Amino acid sequence: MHVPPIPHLTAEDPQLATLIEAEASRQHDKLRMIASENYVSEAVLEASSTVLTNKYSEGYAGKRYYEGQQLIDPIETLAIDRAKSLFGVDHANVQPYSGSPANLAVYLAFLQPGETVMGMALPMGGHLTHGWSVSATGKWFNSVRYAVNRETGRIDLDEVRDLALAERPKVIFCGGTAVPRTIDFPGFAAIAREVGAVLVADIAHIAGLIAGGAHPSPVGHADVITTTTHKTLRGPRGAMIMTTAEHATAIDKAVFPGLQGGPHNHTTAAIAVALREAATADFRAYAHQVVANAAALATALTEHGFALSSGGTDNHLILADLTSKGIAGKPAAQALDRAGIELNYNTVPYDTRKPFDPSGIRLGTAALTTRGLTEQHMPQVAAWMDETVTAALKDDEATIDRIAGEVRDLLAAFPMPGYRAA
Ligand code: DSN
Repeated sequence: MHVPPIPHLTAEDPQLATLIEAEASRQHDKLRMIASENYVSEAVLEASSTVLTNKYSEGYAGKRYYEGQQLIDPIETLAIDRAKSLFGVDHANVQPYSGSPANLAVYLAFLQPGETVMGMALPMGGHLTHGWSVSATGKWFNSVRYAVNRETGRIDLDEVRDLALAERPKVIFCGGTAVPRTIDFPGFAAIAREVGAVLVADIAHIAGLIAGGAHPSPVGHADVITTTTHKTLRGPRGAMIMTTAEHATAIDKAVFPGLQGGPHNHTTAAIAVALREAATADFRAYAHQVVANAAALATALTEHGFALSSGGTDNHLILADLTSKGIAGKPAAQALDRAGIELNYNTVPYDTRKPFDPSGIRLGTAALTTRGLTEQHMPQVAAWMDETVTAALKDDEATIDRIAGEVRDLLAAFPMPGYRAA
């Protein structure tokens, strides 16, 4: 059953309650490996579903446009102070609704329409909002994109520098959604300084690793840091923007009134809870275990003949090109889901297939590490994945069903925050 329990919902809206209970059970039974997902704590779940959702509070603490902020102000200030302390930044804005609005606020703060932004191309591992063509950021701004090196699968900073010198962007984004390697923040900062650009580190995927000391921090290198709060950071769905003191006012004005209305106060409270959790020794151990698990899984997948983009991983994320396995990413991801292994199909750098039917899969270890799995389980996970893609090629649904049962049996020994067997 869902934890915290949902008895009122069950009584008032059984149709919806049944769906939510089923989703809790599904999350319990699946090996959740979507690299951007996790399990939040029950404390975070509780904070997310409080009466704070009833309150409007446009503005910032001490300067709101509605009355009744006696308790909202200290809640938002608590979240801000915890973000500043955890990441060691001058300023934090905890109001962005999610990662894309956070990145849009950066454009509003630093660019006029038509001016130049530079980011990693989406098919290379960047994010839509780093200037990709179908995004408003690619339509309304002159966006130029860097790639990864075709041979190494890694960012080549000499190529980034050449592009920056040629295009003179006002804003440079580093970070992305399918980047399995350590981001060289000092290297990007040197390029940004040379061309007079604002450097934005989008750490959405790796925020928890940074907080836990398992990835270098962009603080002291990037002018602005954007992040979602729900990936490795293990908080509610939301976002933050952290800045040096110099850029604090521009970012705050861009978030409100520039882009958003009232902040979601229940989310702000849940972010505060997650940030407190992320400052603990347990969370540091978690962050390091996420990376150790990904490394062990990468090794095991390679032994099973999976071709990993860049040859492996430094963080929580693995990108695999399935061409050598004779299957495309989408049918593989669908078969893996039926086998109880949840991940997403994904383009790989220089993919010859289309984004909706690409060559690769993307996976991560943030959620399974929250469940308590360690390096010793990763060879089994890789073996299941290999067996599943082989079975998918032969339409061998019996094997896929058998693996789904084995996954469920393994996970039964690892409690899930938010769920207890009835
Ligand atoms: N949707 C997120 C991810 O999966 O990485 C990025 O926005």
